[in-house]
Amino acid sequence: MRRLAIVAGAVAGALTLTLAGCGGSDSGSGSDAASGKAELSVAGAYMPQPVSDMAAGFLTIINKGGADDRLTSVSSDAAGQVTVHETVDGTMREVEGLDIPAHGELVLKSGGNHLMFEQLKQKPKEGQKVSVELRFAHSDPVTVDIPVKPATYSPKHGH
Ligand SMILES: [Cu+2]
Repeated sequence: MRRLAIVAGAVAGALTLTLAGCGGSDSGSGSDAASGKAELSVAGAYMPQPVSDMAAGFLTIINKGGADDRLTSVSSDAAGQVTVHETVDGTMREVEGLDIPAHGELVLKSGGNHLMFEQLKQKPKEGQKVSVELRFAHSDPVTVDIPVKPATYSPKHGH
């Protein structure tokens, strides 16, 4: 299991680059087979301090590699269950997983895709960190320490 540093702030500039040249292929046949596999990193993770025994988590998974990957499951010692949710027309629902396109990114943000922590063992407080393990269809699992922010915290997104 690799432990990746969270590089908040460095993301905004990188996104423009990673999105350029993305041909939008959804054939699944690997239009960019030359560079082989996904190269994942995580940026901008945070959890608004929860007000109940449920919490949401947000982060961006950047894929610099030439192959698609997929976030398939998440777990944390801090919660009985962590699920992946999407938001459609203001209503959230659990999904089996979320795609991380080659040379692209998967964005989990307020009002959109998010991690859902249920059955919190202790209510995380601002300034603490919640460790989660992200698991993928192809890449090795990645552990992220998600910093807990004020309940009203909203990041400045570069896009
Ligand atoms: Cu949710």
